[in-house]
Amino acid sequence: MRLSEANIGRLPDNVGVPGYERSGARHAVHFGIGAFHRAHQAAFTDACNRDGGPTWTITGVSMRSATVAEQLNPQDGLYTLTIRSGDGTDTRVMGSVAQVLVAGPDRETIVERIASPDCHLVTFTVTEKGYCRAPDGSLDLALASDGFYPIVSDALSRRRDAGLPGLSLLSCDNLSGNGKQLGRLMREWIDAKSPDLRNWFDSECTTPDSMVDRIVPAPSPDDLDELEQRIGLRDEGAIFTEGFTQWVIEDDFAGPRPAWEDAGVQLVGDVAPYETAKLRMLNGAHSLLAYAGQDHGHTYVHQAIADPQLRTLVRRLMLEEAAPTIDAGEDQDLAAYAEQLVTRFENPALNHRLDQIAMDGSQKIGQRWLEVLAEQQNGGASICEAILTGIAHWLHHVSAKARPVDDPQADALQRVCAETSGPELVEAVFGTHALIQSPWRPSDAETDFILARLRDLG
Ligand code: CS2
Repeated sequence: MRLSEANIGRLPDNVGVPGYERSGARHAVHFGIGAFHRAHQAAFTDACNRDGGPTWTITGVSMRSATVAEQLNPQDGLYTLTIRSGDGTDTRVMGSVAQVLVAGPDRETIVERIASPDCHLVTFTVTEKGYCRAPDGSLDLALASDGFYPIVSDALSRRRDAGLPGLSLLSCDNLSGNGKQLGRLMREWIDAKSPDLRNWFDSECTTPDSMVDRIVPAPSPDDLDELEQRIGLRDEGAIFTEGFTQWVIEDDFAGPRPAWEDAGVQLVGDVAPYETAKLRMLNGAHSLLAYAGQDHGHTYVHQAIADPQLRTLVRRLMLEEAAPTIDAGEDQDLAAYAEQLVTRFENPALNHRLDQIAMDGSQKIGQRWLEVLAEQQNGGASICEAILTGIAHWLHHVSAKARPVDDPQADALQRVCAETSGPELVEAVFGTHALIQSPWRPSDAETDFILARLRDLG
């Protein structure tokens, strides 16, 4: 029997339920309703709804696959969120998601929903590649025409024509200056495709920056079976996560938003110090563990961080390479942050797979590693051995023919790895005509270091 509004009363008492009227006049449309959104923004919004403020509902949009729609729509949008920590598990039903639509077949409904007077926010977790950036950082218009850009811009044109106010477009992805990037890319789309919208967009819409943090592994079939045994209902949309959660948002909204601060969200003037620390320390360490960990024979993050050699490299990356490039705010203690991250990585209950993190490296390592390398190089520091070791493992990962490489640049990277070697390989990937977005141009010493590590990997 599936979890749904009709069956919610069958849940055991230790499973929390929404307990509020799940309809309301305040609405957000979210692009990219994967596991992360359901453990983060949707959970913060559910907590606000439970607090008794005006109820906010979310329409989730999947860009391509109907999987999440098939998981959640038969369940009336309900799903459980289970926190796994050393202390055990805690499961609660989330009520903030009203419906899931799919960008292709449901395009007109999505446009209508964003263009409705009840909609105040459009939010995004479309992953790094969902922003459709070319290697030089500009918008790739051909790719973007299959992304969220045309849908959002059509809906905004309708709002303008109807005399409705603009919207806050809130990026919740792991990009540096995610809101600024979204604003710049959205303007590139508008200038190319609907230039008459540009002035209205500039004066009526905002794109706040935000830093998002919660480790959310992709659920496994065993996770769902174990949950069903425990709660007595089948939840095809169940999510499992850690206790830690953080969301820091630039306070720059065009209209109403949930009172997220009541649920622990930090609304600040400048997100940059939090975001840089998170991307360079947490995500930077994650990517190192992902590529080096798999080469060391590990499957999960908690196994890789227990490997003494990798643990030393991770600490070095965080404290000696990334931390000196971060302009920390007064309330940030980067050494304590690094310790807290190691403890989070050690959580054995999460079973966070390294191959999940290894996906889309070409889109991730720019903000995680290459910005650090560029800044350290400009500052004249000695070479960053931990990050460069990570790069060797990444090149080894993308060049391997034995396993599939899940990356939009996989074909181009594999071709370069097959056709070039030595300094030409490093130059082709990161050099002047970089294959991936790279603010860093490797020095001879850095190139030699990477190539020596790569040779060790065979
Ligand atoms: C991870 C992130 O998969 C990845 O690339 O590094 O999803 C990470 O778990 C989150 O950013 C944590 O907030």
